Order: sequence, then structure tokens, then C-alpha cells
Amino acid sequence: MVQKVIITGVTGQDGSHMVDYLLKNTDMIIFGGVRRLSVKNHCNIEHNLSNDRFSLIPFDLSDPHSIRNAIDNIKPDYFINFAAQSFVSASWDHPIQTWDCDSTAIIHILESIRSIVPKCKFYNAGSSEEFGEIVYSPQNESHPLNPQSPYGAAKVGARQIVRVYRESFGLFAVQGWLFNHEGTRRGKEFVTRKISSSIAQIKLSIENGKQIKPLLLGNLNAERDWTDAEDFMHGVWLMLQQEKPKNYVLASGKTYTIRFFLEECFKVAGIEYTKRGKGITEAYYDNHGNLLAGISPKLFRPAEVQHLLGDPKKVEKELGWERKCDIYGLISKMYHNDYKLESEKKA
Ligand code: F7E
Repeated sequence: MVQKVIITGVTGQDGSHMVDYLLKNTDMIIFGGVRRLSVKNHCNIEHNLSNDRFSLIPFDLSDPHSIRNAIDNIKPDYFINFAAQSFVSASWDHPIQTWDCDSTAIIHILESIRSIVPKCKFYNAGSSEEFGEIVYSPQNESHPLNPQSPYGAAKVGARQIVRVYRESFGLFAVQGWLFNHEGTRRGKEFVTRKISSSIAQIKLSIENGKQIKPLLLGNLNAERDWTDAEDFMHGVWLMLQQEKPKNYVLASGKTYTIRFFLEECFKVAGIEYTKRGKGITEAYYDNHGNLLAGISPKLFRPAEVQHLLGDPKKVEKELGWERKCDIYGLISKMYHNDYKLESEKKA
């Protein structure tokens, strides 16, 4: 019997990469959960819509009926939940919606799995934001959970309920700790894609003699452990193939500041800059004195996770996971993709 998987969040970065990964590496039938929106956002899955093994089903984390109906209609062998309110910054503006989607909804999924398909293997997207205020570095699976945002707190809530259902009902339910993961399908609200798309626009403005729209950023000192999102999909799948359910950290084991990402992206774009100022006056100018990038204090967060560095040793040793792309490959891939997209827009 061919197995069936429900993947939620398929229009987003991780869900769409997981669809690609499973179409390529398994013969499973894939059902992609999508939320109804008046404007369709299918660009990340467009290339798979005509594949016989992939179809879309209605799914909304804020509606327990939609969760139950999806599980009851499909009776999946696997349920991979990538749907979420995933933007940390927005979680202070929408704390209840964040909690409902990222924590309460997980109870609804687990309850439906327990009563309808108790053998179904469940993966929930966990986050390095759960570690929050760092006690030691690098962070491994034993690091305390000290979330600093409503988003991080909601992911901790989900982690606890996943554990409770696993231990109480013997479900195969896991939640990996995924450190930051990026790529060409990343939303433009996240800092890496904001930088790559904005620098591509700046490059085109320079080439075409147009006025430069400067890039405004928040905390350049924050340090993040970035991996190519495509590399993580294999790790998530390996977590679901274990004999017994166990959670792992997925990370690159390297950390860089936001400033490093910005400056490296300027280099990849071939844009020369001069730096002036310090703190909130820190800014980047081109050879003609035009502002390229600066700081907007409005983009600082009410609380910041200043340093993240994951320890992937356990997942590498026990599950054989390894990453293929390093930070330089990632920045280059993101910038060149955005340069192409921006050039096509302008053509
Ligand atoms: O911020 C700083 C910001 O929004 C990274 C999500 O996938 O990874 C992601 O969460 C850092 C922060 O990602 C801007 O203050 C500076 O320190 O790209 P981000 P995130 O908050 O780390 C974790 C693992 C998840 O689970 C989340 O779902 O960059 N930063 N200036 C900025 N951030 C943004 N967004 N925009 C700026 O202008």
C-alpha cells in the first residue's frame, strides 16, 4: 500500500521544500494543507500542482473542524506540520493568534491523530527560539528552554504537549529544534531574504542609474546559526524514520552576525561601500555618498535573542544527517535568485 502524508504550510518555505523532497525521494501520496486566502500564494508549489502524487486540501490551524476533517478524510501515515505564525517579530503584535496557531492547534492535531489514526507519525516544527536566553553555547538538546517572545513561548507549549501525548498515548510524535533556515523561498519579512532582495534592487538601481532605496535594518549585532532550508528537510524526514520517537537539534554549528550577512551580500553583489557611524547611526554608503543601508530603531524587538549557535553533533552521529550548503553558498544562491527576479520585474 502506498503511504499517505499530510504536509501543512505547503505554500511556505519549509512545506514546499518538503513536498519536493518527498516527491523525489519516496513514492508517497502527498496532501498539502492550504488556508483559504482571497489572493492565491501558490508560487512555491506551482511546479508540483500537476503532479498526480500531490494535491491540495483545505486546512486551517485556527479551525479544529478543518484539522479533524483533513485527518479523518485522508487517514494519513504521516502528518508533518509546518504551518505556523512563524514571524517572531509579529508575535508581540498578535500574541493570541500566535499561541492559538503554534500551541493550541497542536493539541487539536494530536487529539485527532490519537482518536482516528494512532499509528500516524507526527512531526511538529520546533525552533531554536525555544532556547531564548542562552545559558551555554553551542545549544544542544539538553539546553534549558527560556523563550524570549510569544512565538518562542508558544513553541515551548507545543513541545510540552507533543511530549505529553507521546508519553501518555504512545504516539510517534516529535518536534525538532530547527535553527534558522533560509533560501530562495524565504518570506521577505525575514532578515536574510530582506537583505538579499533589497541588495538586488540596489544593484539594479546602480546599474540603471536610478535613485537607490536604502535598506533599513534593526539589530545588526544579533548572531544567528543559518542553514539552507533544503538541507533541513532530509533531517526532518530522518527524525520520522527512527524506530523510537526522539527530538534532535538541526543546525549548522556556525554563527554569524546580521552585519556579516549584510556585508557578505554586498560583496557577492559587487557593491563597494564605506561604513560610517556607530550604534543607531551605523550606515553603509556607496562611492558617491549615497546611503545604501542603515538602522531603524523601529525594527528593534521588545526582547532579543542575541546569540544562537546550535550543536548538530547528535543528529549527525545518530541519524547520519549532514548539511550540503555553507553560509557563503546560501548567500550567493539567495542574492543571485533575487537579482534574477528583480531584473525580470524591471524588464
Ligand atoms: O530575524 C534581526 C532580528 O526575523 C533574525 C523564524 O524562522 O528563525 C526565524 O526567527 C535576526 C533577529 O528570524 C532585522 O532582530 C535585524 O535577531 O530573520 P528573523 P528569527 O526571529 O531568528 C527561528 C528559528 C524561527 O523559528 C522563526 O520562525 O535578525 N534583524 N534587522 C531583523 N530581523 C528582521 N526580520 N528584519 C529586520 O529588518
